[in-house]
Amino acid sequence: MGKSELVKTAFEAATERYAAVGVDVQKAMDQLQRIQLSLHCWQTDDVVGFENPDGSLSGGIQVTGNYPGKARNIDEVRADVLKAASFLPGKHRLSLHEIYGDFQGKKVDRNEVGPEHFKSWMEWAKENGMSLDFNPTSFSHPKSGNLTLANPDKAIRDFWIEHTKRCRLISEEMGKAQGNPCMMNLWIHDGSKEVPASRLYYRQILEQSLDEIFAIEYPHMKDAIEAKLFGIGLESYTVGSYDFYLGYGAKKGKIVTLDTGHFHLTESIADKISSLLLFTPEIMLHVSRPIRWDSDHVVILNDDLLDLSKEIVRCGAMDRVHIGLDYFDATINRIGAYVIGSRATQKALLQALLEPIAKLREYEANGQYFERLALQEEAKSLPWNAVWDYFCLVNDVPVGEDFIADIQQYEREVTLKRG
Ligand code: RNT
Ligand code: ZN
Repeated sequence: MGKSELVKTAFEAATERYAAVGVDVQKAMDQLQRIQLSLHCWQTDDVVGFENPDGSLSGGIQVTGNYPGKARNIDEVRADVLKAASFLPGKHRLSLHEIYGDFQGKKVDRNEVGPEHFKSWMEWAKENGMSLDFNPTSFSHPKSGNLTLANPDKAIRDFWIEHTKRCRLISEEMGKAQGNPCMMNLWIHDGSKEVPASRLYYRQILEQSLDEIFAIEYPHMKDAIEAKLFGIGLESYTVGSYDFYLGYGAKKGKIVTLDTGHFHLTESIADKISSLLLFTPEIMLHVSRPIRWDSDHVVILNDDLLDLSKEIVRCGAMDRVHIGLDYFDATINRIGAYVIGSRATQKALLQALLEPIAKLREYEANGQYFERLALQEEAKSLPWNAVWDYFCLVNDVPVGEDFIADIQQYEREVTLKRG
């Protein structure tokens, strides 16, 4: 039997197994087909961008590794993103950071950026059937320091307010051009290495800056605000903590971003979904994998990712949760890193969509807790992988590990030839 015949046979058997526990496999696949991941452009080049390719990464974030072949310019970033996307079933989005603007070799400071610097991105996205999301960039800049939007120095603060306002306008233009809202994720690194004497003061400033930034309502973009636990070199205090942004988002109707690397390591991000859905309009995710700290390891199919996916699906919130990826690993092939993390996320979502939830809820309602636990355990080994293989097959992307050889070939022919 050829590979695709094997996949089809296994899929048919899986469909029957799932039907026996009340799960409609075709429905799950249709739902997965509609979920678009927002791929983070910064995995292509270790968060360097085109503003200052020789500059160093600041703002408490770090990329480890020196694997050869990173993208060096806009054409290479685009080629690598398309290559990575070609290994993923379904249609996906691309998340750009401001430093990835098409500056044409000109010096465009962050308070000068405008939609014109993203015109070619919008055209490229349209040609390739991708929608764009956006992120202002507060790091890796001479005015970044330890405080940007929360800086008591009005001149510096105003510089970053101007930057962020302009980024909202860019996002608005992107949303308009693509006919669906552009998600703009605002993350700043503001904090301090040592214990501040005035925690409240900087947070008051940040609240005011945000109010000023969000004063204009735009119909084609959505604002998301991303908290963090701490940054490297900024360990004692983070102005934009989770409590800060959760409060801000709930009060002012903004979307809160949950980056899975931005919490205490024993904290469950999955558990936050159902609470946020009650008090904030939507949710933005930055799917990452923290190892001991916010290390941004390549996402893999682990329990954290499964729990998170299950909560999205159990809440029926596939349309209210925007799934962005956010990790950067420079120790392995970068396109491979994209593909591993994206496919892991899709696999987790598929497993979640295949959960025999109706039966589990029936047991729960009847107080049948042995039965609930037993079915939860059995569901873990139902043949979801046969459905995944089939999903890849019908989407005309490599089944199973076949993409390894394809990425090796792209490495030989393209990325390793880069200086
Ligand atoms: C940093 C945040 C932030 C960045 C990107 C590059 O800890 O997670 O989202 O990773 O903006
Ligand atoms: Zn993030």
